[in-house]
Amino acid sequence: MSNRRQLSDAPFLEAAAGRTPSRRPVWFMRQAGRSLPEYREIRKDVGMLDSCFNPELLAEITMQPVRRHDVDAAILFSDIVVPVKAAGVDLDIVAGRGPVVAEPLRTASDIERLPELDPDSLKPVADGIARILDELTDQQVLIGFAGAPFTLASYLVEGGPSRNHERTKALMHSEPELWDTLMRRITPIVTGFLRAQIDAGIDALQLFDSWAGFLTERDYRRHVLPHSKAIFDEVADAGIPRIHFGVGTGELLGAMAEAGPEVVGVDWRVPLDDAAARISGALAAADPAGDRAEHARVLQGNLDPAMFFAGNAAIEAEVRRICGEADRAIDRGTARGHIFNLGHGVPPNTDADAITRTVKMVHEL
Ligand code: 1CP
Repeated sequence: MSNRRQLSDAPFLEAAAGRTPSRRPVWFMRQAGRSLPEYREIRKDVGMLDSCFNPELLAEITMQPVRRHDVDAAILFSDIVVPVKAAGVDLDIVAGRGPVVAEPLRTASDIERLPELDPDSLKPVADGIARILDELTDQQVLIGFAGAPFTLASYLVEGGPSRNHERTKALMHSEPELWDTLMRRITPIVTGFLRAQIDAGIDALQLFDSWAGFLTERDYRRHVLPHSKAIFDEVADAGIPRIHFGVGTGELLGAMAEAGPEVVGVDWRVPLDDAAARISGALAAADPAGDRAEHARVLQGNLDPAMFFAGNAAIEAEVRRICGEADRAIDRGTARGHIFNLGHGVPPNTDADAITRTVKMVHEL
């Protein structure tokens, strides 16, 4: 059963479908969070994970940036470790640090013990989504999300945030079959989280493989891509736009596009017209008999989050450059559309007014 809304001309959905939107859609990764005084206030006595399992609170926090900035999409307030927690893994999100796992998965028996996800444990998330959909207008979409298996595996294997992902890479290379088992056990947790959100009525979804950029393309293709592709295949029947994003993935853009998303998120390091050429080139090489138009994807990105600290004139110059590069790719037929975003998340100490002004610049361009 799906509660999906029928939205006819929301700018985000128009752009994601390769049609011309009434205005260029814009939203920001981590738009909910510490950059907003109203978020700091509402979270001051509530733990991060507690707020992710409280329908009223998660809906309120999801809506805060939409009300304040006039962005074209809400992103569900949750975290990539929420379904892992719901499955029963002992973990917490520690303020100023991130997800910390009590007993990291290192051996075959650790991995064997990774529990399965009971969809009922995500009912608070579904209830929160219902509240959000009640408040959004028919021009505003709700994006659901999940962490991709590699990025989730990194937290589970390392036990917390990691600078270089050594233990994760060591497992991948020293015990490739065990690595494969781990990825196969994480995959249903990811698809279960996405399915719960799809059934609750999200309008689009994003799969975050935030740390995939630490891998060589060769390792990504061999040890990660098949699992991310299985997830995109599994949720294709929902018929909603699917976005794939990672940080520092310039060398992987083509391979990540081969996983199957309609929209590819690009970090700030690669100009969007270059990104489009890499993506369409890789898709054409994988499907030489196909039609050229079939190889173009929608681009999402890619303002450097640090630009929020650079002042209006500098931000505006960057917004113009980025939109120009996206439009050039669309004109050339290497991209089908553009959704404006950052190259990664909003920094917690960003001035909220700088975010609002940036949204206005994109809309008025
Ligand atoms: O107390 C707090 O406010 C904690 C900070 C915080 C927030 C606001 C964390 C801990 N998670 C979140 C919310 C969150 N996480 C969202 C909300 C929606 C929005 O974008 O507005 C999303 C999409 C995520 C997803 C997430 N969590 C990712 C993928 C996105 C990305 O940033 O690359 C990752 C890698 C995480 C792990 C995580 N959770 C929190 C932190 C600080 C981290 C990163 C830790 C690290 O550096 O490894």
